[in-house]
Amino acid sequence: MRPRPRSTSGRSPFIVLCHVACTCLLGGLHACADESPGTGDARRLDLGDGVVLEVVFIPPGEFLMGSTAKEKAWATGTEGGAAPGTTRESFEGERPRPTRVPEAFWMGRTEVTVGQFRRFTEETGFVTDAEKPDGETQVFDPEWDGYHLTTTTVQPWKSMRGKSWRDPNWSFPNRDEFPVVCVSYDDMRAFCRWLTRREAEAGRLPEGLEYRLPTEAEWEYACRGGSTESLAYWWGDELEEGQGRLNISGLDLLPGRTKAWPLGKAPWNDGFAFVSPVDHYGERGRNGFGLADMCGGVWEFVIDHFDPAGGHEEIHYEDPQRRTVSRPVCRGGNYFDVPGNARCAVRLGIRGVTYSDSRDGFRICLGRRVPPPADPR
Ligand SMILES: [Ca+2]
Repeated sequence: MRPRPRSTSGRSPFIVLCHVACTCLLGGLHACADESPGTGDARRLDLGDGVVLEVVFIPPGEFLMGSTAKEKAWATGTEGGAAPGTTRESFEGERPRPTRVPEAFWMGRTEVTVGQFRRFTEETGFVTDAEKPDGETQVFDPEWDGYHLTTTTVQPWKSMRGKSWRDPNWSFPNRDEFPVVCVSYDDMRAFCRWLTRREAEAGRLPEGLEYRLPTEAEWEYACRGGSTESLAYWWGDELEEGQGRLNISGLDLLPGRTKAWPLGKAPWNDGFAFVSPVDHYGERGRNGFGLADMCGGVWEFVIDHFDPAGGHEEIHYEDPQRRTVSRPVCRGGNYFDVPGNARCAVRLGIRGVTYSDSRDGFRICLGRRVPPPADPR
């Protein structure tokens, strides 16, 4: 056995150790005889300025992707509350499919926070799509006074200029511990490139790996927390068990309002009108892999192109030759969704790679490097 290299920083050498000591790629992270990570292991990345980002080890494994007809019927029933007759549930595929995640990876314990995203912009001067001169982002409209379901449906979300991750129009100040929102797929990938470069320069990046958005299979596998059953939520099928775990459309009053929103469908109040701080629910809010807020909170983008027929084991591209994505996928539901729309299997196609919304955020993973898009010429 080769001697164990020492970390030059004097801090935890977890990645330096494995990538030098092992010849394999991510497999090396769990192949090191005396340092092999296991389920529940976590490491903290130093983003500078006292900001850290915690990643959790996810072993390889199998799960059932998608949902049963029974689960879809519950989702659109009285308790699930999702609108029946839409195509949304069909995106989950006809039935659960056995799906493999062949390699271990590390995943963010929580969604990326406002504070973590701020570190990225401070260090790089990055300007998000919403902040560009003609940029807009979809945010809650404070003028909204209800759906008026008997007449024309009026949505509470509106595209606005001058709003961004810095000010998502909450009606109260944004907080560093909230999940970052109003960032686009392209913005998220820029964050991941920055983190990869930063870690590589510090000698902490294993060869062949990068920080990136998870694949759709990695995300759903991670969301299910190691369960091999087809369940609505990572803890099971019981909505009531979501109390203290799930930030969705509760009975909370919106800022400045005296009535709950008409689609308030969770039978509890978590005290937050929109987002809650990440990992707010602590141990009870973490799944079998130790991941927090996988269901609810904010939608989480994955790297794949949206296939309305269902998710894939491998990364799905719009054009496999050029590895292009024009319609990203988001997963897990958001703080405004009804219970039926915040299940493990729920998936939506996003209208573009520069689109952003105050219900959408992301979570990073450390996994095998995905080659950049092919030259379009
Ligand atoms: Ca989430």
